[in-house]
Amino acid sequence: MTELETWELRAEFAQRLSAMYGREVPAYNTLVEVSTEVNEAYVAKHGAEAERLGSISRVTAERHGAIRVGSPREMAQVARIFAAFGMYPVGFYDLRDASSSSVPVVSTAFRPIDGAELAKNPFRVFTSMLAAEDPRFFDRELRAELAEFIGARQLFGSELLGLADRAAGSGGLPTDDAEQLLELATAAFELSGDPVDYEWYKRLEAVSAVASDIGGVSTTHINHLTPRVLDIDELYQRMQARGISMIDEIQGPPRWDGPDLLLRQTSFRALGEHRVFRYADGSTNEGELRVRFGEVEARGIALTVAGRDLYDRMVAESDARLALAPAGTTRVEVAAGVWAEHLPRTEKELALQGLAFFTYRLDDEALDGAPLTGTASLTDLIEAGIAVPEPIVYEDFLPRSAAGIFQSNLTEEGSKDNEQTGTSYDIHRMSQIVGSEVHDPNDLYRRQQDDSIAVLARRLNITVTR
Ligand code: OOG
Ligand code: NI
Repeated sequence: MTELETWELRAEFAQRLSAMYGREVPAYNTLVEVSTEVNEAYVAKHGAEAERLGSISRVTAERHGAIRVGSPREMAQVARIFAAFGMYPVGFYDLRDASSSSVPVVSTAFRPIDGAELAKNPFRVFTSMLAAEDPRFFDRELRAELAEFIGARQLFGSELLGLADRAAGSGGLPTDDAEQLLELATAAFELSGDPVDYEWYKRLEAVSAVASDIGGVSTTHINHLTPRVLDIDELYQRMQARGISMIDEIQGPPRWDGPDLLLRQTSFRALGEHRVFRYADGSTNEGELRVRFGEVEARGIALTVAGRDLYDRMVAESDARLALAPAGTTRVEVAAGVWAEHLPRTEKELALQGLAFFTYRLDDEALDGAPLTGTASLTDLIEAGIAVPEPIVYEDFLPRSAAGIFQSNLTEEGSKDNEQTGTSYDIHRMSQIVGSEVHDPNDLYRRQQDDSIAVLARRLNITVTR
């Protein structure tokens, strides 16, 4: 009997969500179209270099999604669904504090965790859970009502969860079951036509538009699906030229003339979508909600802990300088200057300074017929051109950008009572909620790097020191 393997299920799942989201939000199709144009032009111009951070087939198919759930129970269920597609929780993001306006969520991202799986299809989903118990956002009464409302809904049916568990357990499913899994899983994220309780929705919206989007309706939905581009500045301009209004800035690192690092993102503003509301008197009427938008991303090299510390310091420094800069100066302009001052401009220097993650390829020719013996340091091997750094792509997200993406689509500040003590969440608590270990992204990158150094040492038949 033919089976679909995990990665085939994942690729098909991403594909079906994309088709569905394109029907729901046609501007997304425009974004994908423009992204494809930008990538083709980039490859034509840069040749093989363009594929340094992923093959063009991977990049063209690459998407991340964003979804939002309401409780630990829903988080654990969605984790079972993603496990069927070989997507596991990585990283913890607390957007409650990364945002100036009211964004009451904590998040993780589900994605493949090994290199071969990422290369086959890297679909990832940024998944946020409403911090429905956090008294800074919700008073006692609202907390009780939220718990009741969310506790009473069923986002994922038992047939879907059962199929997902089977797929996860056996690393795939026979064709018929696979079809059923894919249909049910895709449908679970479709925008519902069910009437929305107007009064309930508005009460939550007064706290945060994110809270009403999650807890104000009886189902969940894709919030956005994001294609990857090789030149995000070009994409931004082409979208503006097509008359699509983009948020003010590209989030994350500024444009500069060194290697792409981490993640740069931008989005177009949430569009009005048709919904039906039910009012207190029982009547229903047509209305509109603006919560879903289109986002695009460019991925760069993963930074080590030291590199990330430097990045965070540069962000802080850019903020400080911006505060003193003449009116009209943008964050991006300031940041470009800060980057130029602090960061080396080549992959080799980034590797030598231990700022970014790489795998190492052995260049036999650099050995020049004289095999090494004993011990050599990685630094010497890199300097000698024997160990050639190949970038490891950043597969995760940035909390500040994520907060920026959330906020750029909020029209109201919402409310937050900072006199109250917030509910505490961290990666360990998130692991308990999800029901399996939430991986630390740094461990995954470091393991990949260490493995490649071990292979290099074996092939050279020496000990490599760091
Ligand atoms: C998620 C926002 C974060 C990203 O790419 O950083 C995000 C959301 O709006 O649900 O998707
Ligand atoms: Ni996103």
